[in-house]
Amino acid sequence: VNRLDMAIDYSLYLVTDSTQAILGDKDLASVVEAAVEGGVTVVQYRDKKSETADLIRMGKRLRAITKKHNVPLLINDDVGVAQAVGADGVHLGQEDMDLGTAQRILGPDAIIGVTANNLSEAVVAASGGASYLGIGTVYATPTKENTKSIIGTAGVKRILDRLSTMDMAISTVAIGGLNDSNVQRVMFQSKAPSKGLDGVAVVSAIIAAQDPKAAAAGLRSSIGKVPVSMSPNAGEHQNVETLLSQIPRIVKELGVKSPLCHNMTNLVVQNFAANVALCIGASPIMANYGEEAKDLAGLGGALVVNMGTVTPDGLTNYISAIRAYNEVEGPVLFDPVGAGATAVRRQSVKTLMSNGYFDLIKGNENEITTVLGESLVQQKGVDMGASTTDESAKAQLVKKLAARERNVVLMTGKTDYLSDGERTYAIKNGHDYLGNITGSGCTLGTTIAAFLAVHKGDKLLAALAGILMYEIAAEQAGEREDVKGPGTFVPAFLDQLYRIAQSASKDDSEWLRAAN
Ligand code: 3NM
Ligand code: MG
Repeated sequence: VNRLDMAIDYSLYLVTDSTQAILGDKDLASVVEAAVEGGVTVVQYRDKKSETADLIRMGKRLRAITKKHNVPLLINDDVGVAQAVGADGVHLGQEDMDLGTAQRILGPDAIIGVTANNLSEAVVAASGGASYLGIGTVYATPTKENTKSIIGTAGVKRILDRLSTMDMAISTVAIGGLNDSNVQRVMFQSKAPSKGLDGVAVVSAIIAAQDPKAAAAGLRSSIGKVPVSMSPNAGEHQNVETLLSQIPRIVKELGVKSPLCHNMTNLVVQNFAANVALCIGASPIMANYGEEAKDLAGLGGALVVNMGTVTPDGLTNYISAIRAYNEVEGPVLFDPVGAGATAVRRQSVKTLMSNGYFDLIKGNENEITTVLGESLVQQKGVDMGASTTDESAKAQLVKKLAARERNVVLMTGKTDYLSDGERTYAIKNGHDYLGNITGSGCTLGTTIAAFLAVHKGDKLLAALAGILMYEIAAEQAGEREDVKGPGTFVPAFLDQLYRIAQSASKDDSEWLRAAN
């Protein structure tokens, strides 16, 4: 086993696969050489099926190639093959040889990595002196049969958080279902307070690619660019007055820019949502076909994904649209309507969360606790049931989810809680009639999305502007003499939204004095 004189660059870690389904008829050594030329920084030779003689034959070819390019070569599972081919070390799964034995056989200079699916596996391997952890399975993948649990970026982050509290230098890569469309986001969302991932490990994204060199180059460049606009915390810590003082300008800007507000929303509220968008000064489009999103995402607007009437087709469409907006860093708001109500909806939340980044997640208490995965009560219907948590617990919950997802989270209710993981605010505006009409939560989502499209510097501030405009308009409408109940409230509410937009365009910010 070779001594490596340089620090190892784990940024793009290639795991090989020789099966027909992934490698096809290509020659593995040629694929690996192309991948290394494209920018792969570590190679793990993984072949669960071949005989030892074949493993050694291929291992020697890979050793020659990786040595030529000065890239470390690791062997999956088999310490004997690693020694036979002069590899730099091994990668051990949880069912493979134990770490201590491998260390004794290979000596202190070998790189020995370990697979970690959960906290305890990670802690054991880190304490045992593993060189790095392969953390996964991040997302479901057909490449590995019998994967343990799918942990998502939230699971990766939990492990990184724990490692950062342990006083030891250990590198980390994430693995499972990673490809060019999600590596940036996974690197970004997995960031723990003091420790991020060192890289990502992929199989099919390179081995199954038509052009492995181009695939590797693409991944390498994506990993190098973690987008700034995904950062929710661009805003300074400001007191409430300073925050509020910026809102009139943002509401005015909305009217001037009239951003596209792309709604993929439920059947019940489409018309109402389009009217709300028009009244606040945005340009609504109700487009549920995901293929259209590629064109729409380029227009500088925002996307609302509201799964109020989810269907299998709908889910596929949401995913295409989320990807299209993520691609251009266009804001995406997720409204997981009825998230905990049925098994289908709980699964849909997981599927959507694993397929894209949401700049803002909004929902009632049940929906937010379901997304967080800490719901204790079975939800009835899609409306909020009785509250089970006290005020500060709610604020903590919202903050926790925002910190985990590295985005902004809004929990609506009599008091709304808004957090970006660092700053958390309680908002007490609104009117009881909002609870007596359909779509008030959904169209708040539409409103906030429009604000996210015009004010990109500080997502929390953008959301706050939308919430206050919406809820103060509701208060004004509810207090009007001509409003006798929920029926007359709806048109009056649209009028008041429109009036606030008008007054903002004339620099009149009197309406905001009701902010509470
Ligand atoms: N190990 P792809 S997932 C080899 O979770 C391997 O430990 C995993 O393949 C783990 O990049 C996996 O094609 C396969 O999704 C990853
Ligand atoms: Mg193994």
